[in-house]
Amino acid sequence: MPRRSLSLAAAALLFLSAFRAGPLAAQITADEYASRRAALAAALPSDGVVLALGGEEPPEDFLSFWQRPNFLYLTGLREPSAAMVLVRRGGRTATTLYVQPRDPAREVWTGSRLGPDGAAALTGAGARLRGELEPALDSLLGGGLPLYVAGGLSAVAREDVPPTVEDLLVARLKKRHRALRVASVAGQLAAMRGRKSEAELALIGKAVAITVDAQRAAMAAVRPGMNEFELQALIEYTFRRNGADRPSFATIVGSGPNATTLHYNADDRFMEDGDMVVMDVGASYRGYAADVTRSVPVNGRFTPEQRAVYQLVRDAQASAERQATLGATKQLLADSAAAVIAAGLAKLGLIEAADATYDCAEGGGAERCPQYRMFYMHGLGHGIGLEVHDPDQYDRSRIAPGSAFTIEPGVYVRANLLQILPDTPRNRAMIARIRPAVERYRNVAVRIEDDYVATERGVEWISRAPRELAEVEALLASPRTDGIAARDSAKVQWYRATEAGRSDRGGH
Ligand SMILES: [Mn+2]
Repeated sequence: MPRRSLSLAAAALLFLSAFRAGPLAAQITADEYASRRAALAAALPSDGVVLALGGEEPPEDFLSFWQRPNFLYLTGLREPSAAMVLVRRGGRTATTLYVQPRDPAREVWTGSRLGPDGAAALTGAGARLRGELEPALDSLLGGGLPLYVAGGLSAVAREDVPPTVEDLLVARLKKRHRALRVASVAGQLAAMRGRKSEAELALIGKAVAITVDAQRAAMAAVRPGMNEFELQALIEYTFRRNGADRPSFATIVGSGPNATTLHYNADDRFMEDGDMVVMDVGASYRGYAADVTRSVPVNGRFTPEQRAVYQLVRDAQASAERQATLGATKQLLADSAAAVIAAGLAKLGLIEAADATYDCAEGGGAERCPQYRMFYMHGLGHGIGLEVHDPDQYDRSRIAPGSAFTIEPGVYVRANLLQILPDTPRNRAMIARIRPAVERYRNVAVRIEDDYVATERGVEWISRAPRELAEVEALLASPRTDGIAARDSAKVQWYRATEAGRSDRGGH
């Protein structure tokens, strides 16, 4: 999934050869969680009280519960309505978890709870009832210790942004402790989470392997006349039947005009002969995210226009991969991919020259942007981990052992592109020159996204789903083995007849 561009941002990497990491225990031990808490305690600016709040049970709507990432990172606890308090004072640290009580009558509805004893046994930390959290904080903070909140504090107080649970709790505490000092340790946690342990890399590898299976299944199944939701179903079925928790973000299956919408996820259009379909998907495995994109022609054969754009994007990705070595900066990768895309777009006539610019200020100001950004408007990549857009150490410094990230260049020729540019004399002149190419490549959209991990041995490409033109076409041409009969089912026929909710949002 592309991240809104931070300047040219992006990321990347790759390679180091063919040796795959050996099998690692895909589980995180209680000792590892304890060492994360110790590392956080050591990273605090002073003695103090660290508060991490877990997620609350979804009220009344019976949606699935997923733990909040920072709390999960520090405790491994997946129960709702839990909290962690870590106290660092005079060279000693102590952690206490606050959890819901065992309640056999209530567990008829909710399933079993750990209770304090269960939570203590699972984590090795102390554990008490959640109801005791605020009295315990009152007692600690009354002694003058500062409060360090593990993320979640609103950066700005704005009426249109609802307060977080941390905001509400801190507001209550401040009423009772007028001199309370509060700071966020989200930055320290991001730095820690940006360097994955071996166990974390193994979990990411598992999520990625499942996602690769799903991409292969989707490529083998796609054909004109299917609905996007049939591919979505096949992909998410493949996730779950291989033990993934869930998709790590809303599954993107965008065909035809929808392929040009970066975060399209309505996934309900019938795919047509001649369309490209962009499938940007990721499994979450024990909380760890994969993120892999493939873009293929629905009918199995690239048109010359689709082929040209596909090869350009693949070349850009390969260029970034060559730069992706231990010690490389994110910017180096991003610049390398951008240079390939800019040169390629110029060759296709979609921009005037590799270094050409256009008027990009919405209000008609003087700001100029590179023309290639009209077709490649997101970052090159991002870290992956507990979140699909996770911190990585290369955000702050360089690729190093423990990095895990994506490289995902893309080119999108949106049908209405020339109508949404600021109307200025220079833009009008540019539009006159590029209009024929924009018409020719209309609705061609390609994103290729792969996942990489770095170890002491170097950077490794781990999402090995087919991606070269010839291997993609070979898989698309293989006998259909998906077993999806839904395309011909009465229910999909009925759906087609009603056109309910059909999305063609790419802008004709
Ligand atoms: Mn992504």
